Order: sequence, then structure tokens, then C-alpha cells
Amino acid sequence: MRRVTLTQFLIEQQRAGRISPDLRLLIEVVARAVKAISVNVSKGALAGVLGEAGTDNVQGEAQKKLDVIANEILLQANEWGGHLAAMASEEVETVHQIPFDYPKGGFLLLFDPLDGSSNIDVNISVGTIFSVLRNPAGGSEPTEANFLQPGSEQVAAGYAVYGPFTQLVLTVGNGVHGFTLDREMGSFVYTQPFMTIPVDTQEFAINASNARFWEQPVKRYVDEMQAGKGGPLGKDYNMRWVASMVADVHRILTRGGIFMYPMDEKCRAKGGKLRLMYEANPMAMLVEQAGGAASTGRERIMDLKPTELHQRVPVILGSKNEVERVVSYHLEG
Ligand code: AFP
Repeated sequence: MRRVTLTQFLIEQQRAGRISPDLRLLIEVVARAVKAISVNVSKGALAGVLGEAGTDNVQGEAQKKLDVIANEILLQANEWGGHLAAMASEEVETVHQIPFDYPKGGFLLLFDPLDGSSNIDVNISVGTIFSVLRNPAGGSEPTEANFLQPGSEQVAAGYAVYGPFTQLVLTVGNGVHGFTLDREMGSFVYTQPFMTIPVDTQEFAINASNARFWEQPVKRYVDEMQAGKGGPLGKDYNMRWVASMVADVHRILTRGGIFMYPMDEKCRAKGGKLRLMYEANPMAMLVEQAGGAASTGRERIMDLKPTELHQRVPVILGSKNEVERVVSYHLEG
């Protein structure tokens, strides 16, 4: 089979009029940053990149050294790239402006530089998640308000998963496409065209240690799945939980499943656990583009009108029929 690189794939998307030259080049800059992060992640203790950085992020969480390294790599690469008006990162309190002496572009980039960082030191897959919006601020410096656009306004979304091998999964609104990093060539090769989530599944992902905090609809759904073939759903389910959203969602984009980090009494005060702008929205766009569904349990995630940059929301996504079942339990009240 003819090996197609990410660059060739993006040029073909541009020739087909699906993306602008600027968006193509922006995605290329993000892909280059992801390669550099992959090299750092893969070195582990050999490069002294494991462990805590000794600092906390805007969420009050202890930062891992690789959180800081990945964040710096993405900020520096995209400041220089020239396709952005501004950026927002899980690791940065507010909007990161492009330095005055660098060229600027028409897009806004949001990212979680290293998702699942609590898994780094135990060598479990982690990832980078990104989302691209248009800059409504025209020539003036974008404010936080300019970033607060519904997920349906995203022009591109993707993630990289740093596991046994590194993959980049991307949508520009024309299906979901997977690329594998060829370390020798130093380029991403197109390996999974049009990734699709089956509408039904027998695999679920949830942090079951939170069961006592769950709302009734989720308790009911998980009980019914665990009742197996003899229960109301009439089939046996298996469970997986990596605690890296990127890895759990990648499994679902590859073979189906349902992922849940629902509202519960433990995270209710924060509005949920996962971040809307750089976790839930990009994953929701990918999942919907692959034929799945993404909800808070009560609303379509991509319809949510954001109120804050680091806002948290409940997330239930994956195989359409299962997500619709959980939503129906929530709406039954
Ligand atoms: P970290 O980046 O702090 O490890 O959090 C990962 C995450 O945001 C998401 O990737 C996981 O799905 C979820 O949190 C794991 O949460 P639990 O630790 O409660 O299982």
C-alpha cells in the first residue's frame, strides 16, 4: 500500500477545499511539537524527566516535569509558527498571547499538553489533546471571552497518544483519521482512515472507585451492565479504566466502547472532573465525527456555551446507542 504521510494527507484535504493553507500549516506545527514531546516521554528516567516539577498548575494540581516540558514545547513551537492569534493551555492560568515580534494568524489553539500525567511515572500511556477555533477578535489581542465558543465551532481537533508507539488522531470535519509516527523517517504515516465507532458495545470505562458518589442514572446503568446476560441489557460487558482520557478514548475510537466521567457528589462543586475546552470538546468532535455521541448526561457537549477557560463538565461519550441509553436514564429523572 502507498504510504501517505500526514503532510500529503493535509495537502489533499486542502486541494479538496476542506481546509485552508493556514490550518494545514498550523496542524503541521502541532504535529512537530508532538514528535518532540514523544521523544521526551519515551526517554523517561534516562532523560531525568520523571517525577514532580515542584510547581502547581492553575487547577492547583502538582505539575509533573513532563507537564511543564510538553507545555513549553507546544507554546514555543506555536508562538513561532505564525498561524495563531493566541493560545490556551491546561497548564496556563489565562490566554497566552503571541509575542509582538512574531507573525500572527487567524486561529486560536487550546491544548492539554500532557493528559494522564499521573500515569507517566508508571509508564502507562499518556497523551496531548488539542482543539482549534477561529479568532473572532480580528486584529486585536484575543481575550478569554474570544475562546469561549461552543465545541460545534471547532475547525479541527485531535490528540496524540504516547504508548507502545506514538499515534496522532485528527479531524478537520471530514471523519477521523489516525497516523502512526515512523521514528526512522521522523514523520507521521496515515494508518487508520475514517476511524468509526460501532453504535453498540460491550465495553465500558468509568472510575468505579467513585461509585458511592454517582447519581442514580449512572448507578442504574452500571448495575445493569454488571448484571450481564441475565440482566435487562441481555449481554455481558467488560470494563477498562486507564485513567488517561486519551488512552481510554483512543480504545473507543479503535474498537468501540463507552467512557464516563459523570457528574458525582465528589466533583459537583467543580462542575465535573474533566475540562470542557481542551478535553471534552475536542474529544466530542472526534467521537461525533466517528459516528459516536458525546453528552454531559443531559446535554450534547458540543452545544454547551462555555463560561470559563478551565471549566469542568461531566462527560459520557462513545458508542451511540449506549450513550443515548444513559442520557435517557438521566432525562427520565
Ligand atoms: P491527570 O492528567 O491529572 O492524570 O488527569 C487525567 C484525567 O484528566 C483524564 O485523563 C482521566 O480520564 C481522569 O483524569 C482520571 O481521573 P481519575 O484519576 O479520577 O481516575
